[in-house]
Amino acid sequence: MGRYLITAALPYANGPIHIGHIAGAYLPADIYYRYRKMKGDDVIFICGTDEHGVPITIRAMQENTTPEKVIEKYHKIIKESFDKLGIIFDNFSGTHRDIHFKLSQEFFLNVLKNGYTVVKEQEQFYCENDKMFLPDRYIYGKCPKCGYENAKGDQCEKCGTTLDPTDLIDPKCAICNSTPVIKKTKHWYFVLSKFEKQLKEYLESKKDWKPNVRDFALSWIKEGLKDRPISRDLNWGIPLPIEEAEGKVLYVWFEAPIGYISSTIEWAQKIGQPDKWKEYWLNPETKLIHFIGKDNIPFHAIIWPATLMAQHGDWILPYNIPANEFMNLEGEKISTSRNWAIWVDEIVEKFPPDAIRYYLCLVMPETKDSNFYWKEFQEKVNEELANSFGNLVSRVLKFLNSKNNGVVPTPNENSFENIDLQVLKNIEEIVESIGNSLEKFEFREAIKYLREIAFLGNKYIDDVKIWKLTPGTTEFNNKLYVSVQVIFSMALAMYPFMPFSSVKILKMLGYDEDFIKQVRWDDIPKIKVKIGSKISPDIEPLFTKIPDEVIEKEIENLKRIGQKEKISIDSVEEAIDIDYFKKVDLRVALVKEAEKLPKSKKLLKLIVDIGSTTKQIIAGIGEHYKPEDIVGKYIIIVNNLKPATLMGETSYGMLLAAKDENGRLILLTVDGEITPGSKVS
Ligand code: B3M
Ligand code: ZN
Repeated sequence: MGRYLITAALPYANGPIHIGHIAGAYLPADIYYRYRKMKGDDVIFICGTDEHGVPITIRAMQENTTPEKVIEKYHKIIKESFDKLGIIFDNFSGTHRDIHFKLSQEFFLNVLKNGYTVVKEQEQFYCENDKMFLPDRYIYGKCPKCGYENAKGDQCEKCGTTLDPTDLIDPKCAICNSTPVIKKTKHWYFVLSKFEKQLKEYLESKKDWKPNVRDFALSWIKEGLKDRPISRDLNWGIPLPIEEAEGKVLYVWFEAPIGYISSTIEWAQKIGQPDKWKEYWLNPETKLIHFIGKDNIPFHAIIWPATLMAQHGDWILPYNIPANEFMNLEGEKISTSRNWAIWVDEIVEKFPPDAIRYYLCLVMPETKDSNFYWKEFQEKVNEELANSFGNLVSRVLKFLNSKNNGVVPTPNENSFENIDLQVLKNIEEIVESIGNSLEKFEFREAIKYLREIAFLGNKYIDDVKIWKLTPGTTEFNNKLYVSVQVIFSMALAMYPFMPFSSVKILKMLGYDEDFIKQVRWDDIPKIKVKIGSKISPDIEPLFTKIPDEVIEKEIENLKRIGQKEKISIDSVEEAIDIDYFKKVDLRVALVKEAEKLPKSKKLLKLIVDIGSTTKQIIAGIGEHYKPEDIVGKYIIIVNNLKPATLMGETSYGMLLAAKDENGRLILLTVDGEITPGSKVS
């Protein structure tokens, strides 16, 4: 048993959250948390809203209200969105609370006392009318590059150029439109460079981190760590607790991560064990895992660990930071200002939470940016959730009701046939594979394994032709029992991914709501469904299909409200750059052996020669090629794919084929004799 502290990035309480946020951080965190709990680990899941900084004050200005009102409103909306998606934290706090103020000020004082700050004077725009220093985003003017009149102090939204406020032609205060003056101000800087060596060692030891996270952080260090201002002239935030800094607040990115700790303290107080947070934050055995999106990497992998180091205390450092890339929408970058987004508080009112979770997990931007396509969402819900998962459950339960009075039959295990034992064994293996993938934060792969259970279950029922068997016979009892056992195991394994549907199946099988809470992941294949119990006579469909009109309406809506600016990507798939393409290792392979996989129409097992060695490849071409026709062919394979298990066999590569207009697959081969293993470029 391990101890885990799981966090997900604190969302700014300046607007609702969109599906990109969910796929990036909150869904993987929730799946991982549910899985760890099932593994029997001591684990808590901590979050809250980020309630300071310019994003909040700007929103208050736009909505003509106060920052307090803004954070109150959006904290509630965001929390509700999470609840409806089944993303349930042990504590969901906010950074505008007393505990957080106190702790953040303490952190600042330690950084100061331990000698990691310098004070620097600088010049900044000041509005004499509003009597305040203006953050970059509070200044607008003419863009020196393209002439756009409404460019912001940090960036021109028209041409994309990053700017300094002083670059603007005719700068204006965004609050009152008067011309600001330049005035001297001083700021406290965090001397990050003092941690360069320690950070480098720390990051280098993290060999199992995702390469994007680790390499990115290390490249920052390589460029040399610069001093970072941690104070701001703003009247919204946590005051610096020193006299000389009157009117200044802590930079939001300095204090926000401390929110992970203050939220844990709040949790400990709420459960009546006020010191319990220490068991997590001060215990070197705790694995602290931050789920975030890629834009937050430097803050979590460099600045935050340095902040913790600077305390000279016993704080643990992040154990892993499985950051995701971005999710685009219909081929274009999600943009909240252009309203090119799918808002969670809206989508949960229209589609079931598990359908959203399922699709977002399938297309999670794990190693590269990905896309949400409405059409693909519909396709996955209809073809996989309704047709495969849902169909399996309703077939079995309806059959149980109509042919066996709703009673789970007692099997005679001694007379189980191979096909019965095989399906149970396959499920055991798949559950193990799901676990292995989740341990590595490979959520897309994990949910694909889960999908295989539904596939196998349906196939089993088709193969044994359960509807043809005579009720009362041992064979009938055995096959029906195995079918029920399959959906039971599937329901248990579904829990981290689709908790609502998992519980729904279990309830139909006669279990109570809390049953799943006692289930241990490793026991899933061993737990037997209750024999002799009667299932619910009301079988509800697990998922219903989404009609075309509904999806078309969503697409139309999106196009109407999202003021689309055409960006370069217009194909359905994302464009990739040449470096990305070069990462795919394509090779010529000579097929040495080929055979059909028993019980599969589609799959062929191939042994191919790639020069240095031979490899097993499981290929879905069984309906198009006979094994004997493919032996001796030089084909093209992707050589550097992660091994994947298909129907119990491991595949170490993938072959390339083209599909003709009738859906027939034609293999890619080479035009002439060539040594197996030759690189394709
Ligand atoms: N609020 C940025 C964001 O929402 C920021 C994350 C804070 S995590 C400590 O993307
Ligand atoms: Zn002003």
